[in-house]
Amino acid sequence: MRIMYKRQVHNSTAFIQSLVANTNTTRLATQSSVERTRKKASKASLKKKPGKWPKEKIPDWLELNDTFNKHYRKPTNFDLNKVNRFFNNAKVKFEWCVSKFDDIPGQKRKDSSLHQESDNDISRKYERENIKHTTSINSSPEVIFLGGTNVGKSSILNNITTSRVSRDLGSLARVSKTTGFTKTLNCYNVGNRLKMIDSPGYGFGSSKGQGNVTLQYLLEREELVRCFLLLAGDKDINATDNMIIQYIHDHRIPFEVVFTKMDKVRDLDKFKKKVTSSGLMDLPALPKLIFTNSLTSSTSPKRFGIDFLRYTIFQSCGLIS
Ligand SMILES: Nc1nc2c(ncn2[C@@H]2O[C@H](COP(=O)(O)OP(=O)(O)OP(=O)(O)O)[C@@H](O)[C@H]2O)c(=O)[nH]1
Ligand SMILES: [Mg+2]
Repeated sequence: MRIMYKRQVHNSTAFIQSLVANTNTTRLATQSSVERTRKKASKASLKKKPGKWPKEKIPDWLELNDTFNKHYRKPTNFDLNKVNRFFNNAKVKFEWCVSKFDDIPGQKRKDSSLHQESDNDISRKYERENIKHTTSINSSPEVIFLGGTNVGKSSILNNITTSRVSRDLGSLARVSKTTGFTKTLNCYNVGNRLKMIDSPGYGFGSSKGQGNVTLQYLLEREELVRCFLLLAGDKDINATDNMIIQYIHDHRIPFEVVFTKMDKVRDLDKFKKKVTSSGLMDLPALPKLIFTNSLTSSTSPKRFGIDFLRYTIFQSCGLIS
């Protein structure tokens, strides 16, 4: 499946012409035009930067997690402490990285034994279907992070596995400003209890092959218990996001929604309206909405929402009620 943002392609001839025109202008610039440019630049620098939260009014993002998840039981402090203790102390190790679904260790063997099964062995097939998305018997349950390129999937993995007391994120998964940086499915084993899968993003900077391996993983991986779909808090939910939501919904793949980069949200009311009108809360699957920021700054001094996300992961793996 090829998923691409609809981007406006500029007219290259006009673009080159405008470059040439600009070059000429620069060459022929008179003293007065230089003055004008300088004045413009100094005016622009005087313009106020788009509003940052005043220190005394930093929003409590945690309140958002409560507001938008009213139909779910709020985790107790005891639950949150238990889950935090696990993630703060668990040994995390990189387990595999694949660009083809069949290359996942053990997957090919599983598939070939599946083909050998006689057609009338319906009960085993039924049993396997029931196991899928609920629990795993021999291997640890897996959760996957999905989302557009650059939305913060690799960062959220580092966020989850970094101790709450540490200010800087660990560097388990590689993070980059470059769009489409993660190119394979990457699996991390957390304390031998569960596995977290980082995935290549969809949209700009992605490729058909990357999309295919992710979709095949979603449809066929028996160990998968929950998808976490990431949406950037500071951006609009776009057509590709909606397509993916529709896809995982139609294929009955259990999922939750994680808003990332909440530190970049400047207008909380506008943000709340965006979420309310997105239709996410009206989906029959009732995904949880989790609001997070993986980077901290003076106006977003904590990694908000990570407790709730960790708790939801733990819960989806059947490790807490
Ligand atoms: N301000 C802010 N920046 C973030 C946050 N999370 C991630 N970023 C930045 O966003 C950029 C992309 O982050 P990644 O974690 O690599 O995103 P990704 O979804 O894995 O990207 P691809 O692998 O390219 O699909 C990096 O520059 C991160 O530092 C966040 O919560 N707040
Ligand atoms: Mg990545």
